[in-house]
Amino acid sequence: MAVLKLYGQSQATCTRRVATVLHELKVPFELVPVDLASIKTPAYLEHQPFGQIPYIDDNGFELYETRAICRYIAATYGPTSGLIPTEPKAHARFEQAASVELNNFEPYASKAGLELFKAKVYNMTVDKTVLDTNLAILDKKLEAYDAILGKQRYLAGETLTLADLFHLPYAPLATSGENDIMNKWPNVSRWYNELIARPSWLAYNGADKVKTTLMY
Ligand SMILES: N[C@@H](CCC(=O)N[C@@H](CS)C(=O)NCC(=O)O)C(=O)O
Repeated sequence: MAVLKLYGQSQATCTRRVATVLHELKVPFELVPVDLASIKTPAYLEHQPFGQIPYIDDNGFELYETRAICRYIAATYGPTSGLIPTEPKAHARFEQAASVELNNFEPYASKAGLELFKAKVYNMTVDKTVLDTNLAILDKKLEAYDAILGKQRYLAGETLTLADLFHLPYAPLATSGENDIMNKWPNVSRWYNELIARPSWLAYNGADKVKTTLMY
């Protein structure tokens, strides 16, 4: 059987979301670098109709949209991992937490994170309005996170789920020395620091070289 292929960019946030889940479940995979200049070509759009990275090819089964990919990986390679709880009430809480990430976290963390990334990596001027507006909204959202995480260890309950891991690519990007937003709220900080210490995140994030093949 062919090894699962992840088509993306090793340092791109969405690719990292999928790679983290693959590492979490120790699924052998090959990262196939995609030339960003090619993602709007008809040939690439056959695989990802919106012209974005990443997508996967699991032995001929292709899938795009990172959260759908992560759900597929967890269901296929980690059905007993608890990353997607199966008991109906626990599952509903998981979907609630996943929805919270998608609607209350990513839109603001990604915009703020991109500004910080542009400045750090490309030495570009930060758009202060974009940065401050999104950090201010995110701060209010994290206040609610803090209340949730004051009552339970993870976003969906007492055990780690995909909903927690979904935050990883953008949370570290949105926080910086000057704007240490992920460490402002104590319960959020405790949760965030536990997440970024996970071997599945460090395996990828800590890599200073682009690894194209990652096997277990
Ligand atoms: N909702 C998509 C978002 C994918 C996405 O935004 N990918 C970015 C890289 S992180 C991209 O390809 N950007 C280029 C573009 O949109 O043209 C997913 O989760 O897969």
